[in-house]
Parts: sequence; C-alpha cells; structure tokens
Amino acid sequence: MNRAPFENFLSEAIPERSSYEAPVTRAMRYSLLAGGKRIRPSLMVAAYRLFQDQEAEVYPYAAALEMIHTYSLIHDDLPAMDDDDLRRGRPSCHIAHGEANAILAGDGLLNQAMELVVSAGLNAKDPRQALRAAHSLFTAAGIQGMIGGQSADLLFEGKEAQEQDLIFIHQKKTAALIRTALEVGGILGGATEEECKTLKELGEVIGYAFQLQDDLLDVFATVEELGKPIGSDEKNGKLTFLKLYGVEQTRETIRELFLQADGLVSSFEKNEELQTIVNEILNRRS
Ligand code: GRG
Repeated sequence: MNRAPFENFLSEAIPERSSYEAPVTRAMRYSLLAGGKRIRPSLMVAAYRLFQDQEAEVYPYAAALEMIHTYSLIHDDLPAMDDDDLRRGRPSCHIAHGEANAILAGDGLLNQAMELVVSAGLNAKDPRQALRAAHSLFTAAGIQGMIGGQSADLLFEGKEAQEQDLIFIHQKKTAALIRTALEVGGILGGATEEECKTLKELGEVIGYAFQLQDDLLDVFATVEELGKPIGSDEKNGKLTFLKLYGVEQTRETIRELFLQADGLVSSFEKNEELQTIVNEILNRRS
C-alpha cells in the first residue's frame, strides 16, 4: 500500500472543523492519525492487488476498516473497559480529550466508516459487489465479530476461561477484522468464491498468529516499542494463549502458522505484495 496517499485519504475523510463539532472531530483525528501500523488496510489493499493494478478504489473500504479498528481501541482504553492511559505512543483519547469526547469520537468513527462505504457503493460500477463488501465489513465489526468477541471477553473477566472460550474470543475480537480485510480486498478485486474462501482462511491464520504475538509482546516488549502499556493482560487477570501454552509452544505455533500462511499466499499468482505484508505482520516487533 502506498502509505502517503492513504494517510492523506484518511485525513481528508475527517476534516478539521472550526464549528460546534470541533471537539469531537479533534478527538477523532487525534486517534485516527496517531500513526498505527495500518495492518488491516495494508492487507485489504494487498488482497485487492492480487487481481487489480491500482489501489485507490479500495481506499474508502480500507479507511472505513481503520476507522472501525481505531474506534475499538478508543473504547477499549476507556475506564469502563481496560482503563489504559497510553495508545499509539501517546495519551489515550479519553486522557487527552476527556471521556465524553472519547465515547463520541468512537461513535463518530464508526458512523464515518458507514458513510464512506455507503458513498462508495452509490458510486460503484457493480453495486452488488459493493454491498457484498459492506456486508462482510460490518458483519465482522458487529456482534458476529469484534463486538461479540469483546462481549465474551468481558464475560470471562475474573472467571476461569477454558481454551475453547479463548479461541472464540480471539477469533471474533482479533481475527474477524483481519479476515474481513482480506475478504473485502478479494471481493472488490473480483476474486472467485474459491479465492475469497482462501483469503478468509488466510485471515484466520494471520489473526491467530497476530494474537499469539500480541500475548508475547505484552510480556517481552517495552512500552516504547509498543506505544501502549505492557503487562495489561496480567493487570486485567486475562487468560491468554501464552499462559495456557507457555512461551516455547506459543513460539512454535507461530512458526507453524507462518508456514500455513505461506502455503495459502503461494496459491495466488502475483502474490509478492501480499507475501511481503504477511511476512511483516508475522515478524512484527510492535
Ligand atoms: C470496545 C468496541 C470495543 C471493542 C474492543 C478490538 C478490541 C475490541 C479491543 C482492542 C484491544 C485488543 C487487545 C485487541 C486485540 C487486537 C489487537 C492486538 C489490536 C491492536 O492492533 P494493532 O497492533 O494496533 O494493529 P495499531 O495501533 O498498530 O493499529
């Protein structure tokens, strides 16, 4: 993905306002433009580029996904959720802009995401394809995806979760947005049903590996590397794959998932960009 034009697109999607809406748009821009890794948009663009030569057509969907992801981080950091003060290397949204604005900023980002996707659909050459992409995106963000995973996560706070509970939580909370990134890229690129299935499977594999790495980084990385507090799983009494499997088995499982991802990516021709971004994610240090 060409980072500069995408960052520009994100910034223009939420213009600064000098009027009554200024406090909420300031808080939205503060978190959205704080420099996350942009993993999900990069995956979406790379999946699209398996089938197409340009990338701008997919930006409204990639930006919408990054807005949904950012809103989830803002709300997850709130005192009523994980109560974390640091995010993307700067004070969390509610620390910098107050709790009420942080709640509104999250809601604002989710609505802006819908507006972007609906507008893209209205201008699409193939409105049915645009609707399929929108359906995948908002299903992954909702109760069958990220929100469902977060609900299950809260349900098990301070309780004994089992392995299958943990798998459910992370398939929904973490992997759903990664899976839809790849699926939407495929749908908009014109992938066949079979190719979309492979992309979704790849999303599952990357999502699982991403979560295992997150567990390891939460223990072994530094605050500077992560730009967010470390040890938060321990602080919140959460069962993690790391606690369940131990360090060695967690690292071994990541290696196995790496091989699986490689096999799935290799089933596509013209896969260099996707291969590069998948390698970056699976070797990430932050
Ligand atoms: C509160 C609506 C609501 C949802 C919360 C996704 C989520 C559900 C909470 C975020 C906290 C968390 C630990 C999620 C697991 C996925 C994860 C590791 C997110 C961080 O994603 P990165 O590393 O972050 O891509 P950047 O900042 O680089 O975008």
